[in-house]
Amino acid sequence: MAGGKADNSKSKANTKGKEKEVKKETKLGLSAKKDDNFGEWYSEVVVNGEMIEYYDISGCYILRPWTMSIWEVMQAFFDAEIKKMNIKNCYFPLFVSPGVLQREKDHIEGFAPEVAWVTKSGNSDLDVPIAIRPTSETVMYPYYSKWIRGHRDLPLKLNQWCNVVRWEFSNPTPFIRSREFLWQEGHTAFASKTEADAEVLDILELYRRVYEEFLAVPVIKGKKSELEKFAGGLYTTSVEAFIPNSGRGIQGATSHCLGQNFAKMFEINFEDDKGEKAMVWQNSWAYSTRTIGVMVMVHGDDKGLMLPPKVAALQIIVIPVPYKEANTQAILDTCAATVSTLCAAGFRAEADLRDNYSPGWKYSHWEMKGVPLRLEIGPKDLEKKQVRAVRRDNFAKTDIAIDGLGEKVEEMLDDIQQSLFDTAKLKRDACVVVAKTWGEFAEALGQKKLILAPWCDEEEVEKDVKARTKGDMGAAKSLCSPFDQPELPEDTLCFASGKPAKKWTYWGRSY
Ligand code: 87F
Repeated sequence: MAGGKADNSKSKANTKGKEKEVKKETKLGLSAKKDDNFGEWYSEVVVNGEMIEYYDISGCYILRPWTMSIWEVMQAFFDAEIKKMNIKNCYFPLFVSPGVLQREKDHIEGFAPEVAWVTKSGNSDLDVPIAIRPTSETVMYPYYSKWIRGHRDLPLKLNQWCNVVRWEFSNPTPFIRSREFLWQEGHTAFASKTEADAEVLDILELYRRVYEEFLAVPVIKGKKSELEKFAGGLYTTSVEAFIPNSGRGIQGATSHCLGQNFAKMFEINFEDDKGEKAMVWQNSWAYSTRTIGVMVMVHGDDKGLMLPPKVAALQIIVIPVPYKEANTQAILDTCAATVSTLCAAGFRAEADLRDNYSPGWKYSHWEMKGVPLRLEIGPKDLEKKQVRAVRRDNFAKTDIAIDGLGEKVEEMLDDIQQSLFDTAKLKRDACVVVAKTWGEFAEALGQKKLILAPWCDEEEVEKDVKARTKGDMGAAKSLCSPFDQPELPEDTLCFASGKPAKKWTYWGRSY
């Protein structure tokens, strides 16, 4: 498949005639359409957009530079923000001893099948097998117990950027469900619940900003149900996104208040300011490379990726458009000069000066990779001291004077960023259906909607909803109860049980 690599089918250099060339150029496209076969479209777009390469171990993917630079932008933002909160980075080992892993018995039980183990070194069996971290509670908390003695040791606020391994068995999907992924995991301990509660929300707000301000993906902030929360914790908050094409919700990131459950298990005690023995209050929170998959699913189209300018490795691609007897060198020089000007002004810009590809091929290639803005420079532009700008999101073309290019480009990139978010939000909102009865709920679910329903908030009722909606598409579950609650009239009944409703909750199928 055409991944943009130079090969013996390259178009311009060989003079086999125009028709052949066009045919080769169209090969750059995607064979599946986003609206017809979403799953296939997604697999193609992450590979042809050069974000992912498939690997010979199922559920593992190579993250190519085009992916890593997006991750690094989000990382730089989040890392700077948590440092403002006085959270420090650290690094704990990848390996977990079985003894320590078992200490978390109750909640690890459900997760146990996903834990990967190292059992050998070379040809000999290890005396004791060693687990690979699926998350680091059990790795870190024994040391929290050691390091926290008195109230002056609190709060203890650590974060680590690392990989984790969860040996998933259901349908692996690049970024969305992979067996190894990158994340940050924050683990904090406080003297009081009040402080822990406040931090849960501060971190959740950062997650909202990662999605909305950087990835241009609208999310809903809310609280997870008892059934869907992290079993080891007290309560779980999350940001939830929605993928209109698959009609599935997706948990974007989570911020948990662990209460004192882990403090009990790991004996994380301290002497409080009155000299009395007390237990810490803990939080944990994480977002992963899943964020990138959500962004691809939300913004991509039939021409490929569509990267929001704030995270794109390349914001502007400059393409020379030479013409027969025109002065090609002058065009190339102007392209290079334009890139220098833009980079000096702080943009991420490059020129594609390769002479073995036609301009048309390059347009398709950079569209596939989702570069937000393309600048074309041909003989006419040179003459008029202008460039032609083409937006990736709506293909609108504008001629911009080279003089003052930086300001115009900045305006356009800001506008693209905003308009990606606005479009995604309109699409998401168009999928939201309010369902007050089981009939309305079932109908909306059949139409792959994001359902907002009044609920009695009872665990048994959620189990019942799951059981009643089981099928090959997967059962429906609660996604979150939004913090932003619409008014709930007093006599409102639960859509599923008919009992008095306690809150509005989002429901749907999910990843
Ligand atoms: C898989 C295997 C073993 C999720 C697992 O969300 C254990 C687990 O504990 C596991 N999958 N979890 C829950 C992770 C909870 C929590 N950890 C720190 C977070 C945020 C970061």
